Amino acid sequence: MLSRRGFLNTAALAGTVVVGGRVHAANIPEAPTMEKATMQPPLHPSSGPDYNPVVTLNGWTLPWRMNGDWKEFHLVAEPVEREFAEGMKAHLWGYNGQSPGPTIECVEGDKIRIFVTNRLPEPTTVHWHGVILPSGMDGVGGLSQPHIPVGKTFVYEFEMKYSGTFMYHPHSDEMVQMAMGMMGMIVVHPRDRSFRPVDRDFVFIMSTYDIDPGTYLPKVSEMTNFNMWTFNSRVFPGIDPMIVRLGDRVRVRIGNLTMTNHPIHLHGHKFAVTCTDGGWVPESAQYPETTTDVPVGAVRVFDFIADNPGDWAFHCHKSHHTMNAMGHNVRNMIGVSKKDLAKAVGKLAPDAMVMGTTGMAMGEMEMPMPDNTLPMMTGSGQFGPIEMGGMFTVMKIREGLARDDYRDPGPYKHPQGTVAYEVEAPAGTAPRQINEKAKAKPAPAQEMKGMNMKGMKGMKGM
Ligand SMILES: [Cu+2]
Repeated sequence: MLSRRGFLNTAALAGTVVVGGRVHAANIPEAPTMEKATMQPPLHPSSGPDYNPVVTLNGWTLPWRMNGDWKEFHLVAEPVEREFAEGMKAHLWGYNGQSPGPTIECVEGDKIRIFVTNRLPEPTTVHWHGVILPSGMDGVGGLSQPHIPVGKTFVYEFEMKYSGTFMYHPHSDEMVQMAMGMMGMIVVHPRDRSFRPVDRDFVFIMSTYDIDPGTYLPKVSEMTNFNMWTFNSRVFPGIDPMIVRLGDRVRVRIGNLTMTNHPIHLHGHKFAVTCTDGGWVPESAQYPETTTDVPVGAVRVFDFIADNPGDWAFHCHKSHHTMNAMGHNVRNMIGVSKKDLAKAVGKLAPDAMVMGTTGMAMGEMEMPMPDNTLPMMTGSGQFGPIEMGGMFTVMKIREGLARDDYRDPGPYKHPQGTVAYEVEAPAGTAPRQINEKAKAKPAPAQEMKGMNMKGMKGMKGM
């Protein structure tokens, strides 16, 4: 669980008197650190104004202390090891032992003081994305402050003027530091507790990495071709399920610091976007949806009533984002006859992965893989393999859970007669294949790069 790092090495801090000498090393609060990648229980406030805390998916909230009327936090930027799912660890940069960093929670009107200690091998800063604050607290290295040198501590002081959902990340060697996993979420609760209250409040950030199978370090200069699509630096089946009590009002807050948009979809319910990183959306501007696109560098928050019990998929709707590291040059062999396939396979490198002639589902099939690599499609449910990865998890809605009970209740027990079932149909109907006529004028090539639709002409029902 939470361990105390203890007071920082005072030698390292000698002379690190910051902000005009107002804060001295001896006054810097401890920096708690987290060793686990599993979701920690909500951190209820023990001082200051009361609020209903969030839970961070596969994460935690940074403990704080009151110092007079200031709320003080301590972030330590440092190299970390993060487990993406059982069987794969990544060497990242993050904060206080994990990537992403802990969620920072406070209340509208709070005066906050955030100490940032740099234990990276290069300078850094922290930018408070979406927070309305004085220019010199905005954390853009070179523009609004000097970069924080290696081994030094800076302090940011400002008032949280508005409630809402924001993010934090470096603005210093940004491409490298964000590609290495440096980011976190900020939740500012409304001072008025009756403003849009919810029963369960989830938060997470989306990040992407390009990590070659069998390796540990993300490639930091990648622009488009990522292979690990994560919720809070976790991939399915390593992402915790979201546990909800039937009838609860639920909020999900999602930040996106990847380099593409993610249409996030929840099954079995409709919801409304109630907040962005720009603030609360007026009720008159809300409308029902089942998918909301979270743009790059943005936050989307949606609220809904969990009135439909069950195990509901919750995922990014870009299908390549619900997979783990994969080869993007895999050929599409759907509909190719076994004879042709044998020829085609002969031309391929012996270790190349070939898509199956009936699809790509691998189910329980064993594929040899390098160490520290996850299967591309994995996970299992009560009815068999789920065949997902990446940005996928399950929202489990159950009757009668206790207030802070986020334990996995196991698979949903479907009421009798509510599960899709097999019917008796005429026997011997083989899967539909290319008809004889179509075979006579073959498709241009069996090498269909990137699902080239030309190659599929003549395949009825595709
Ligand atoms: Cu996505």
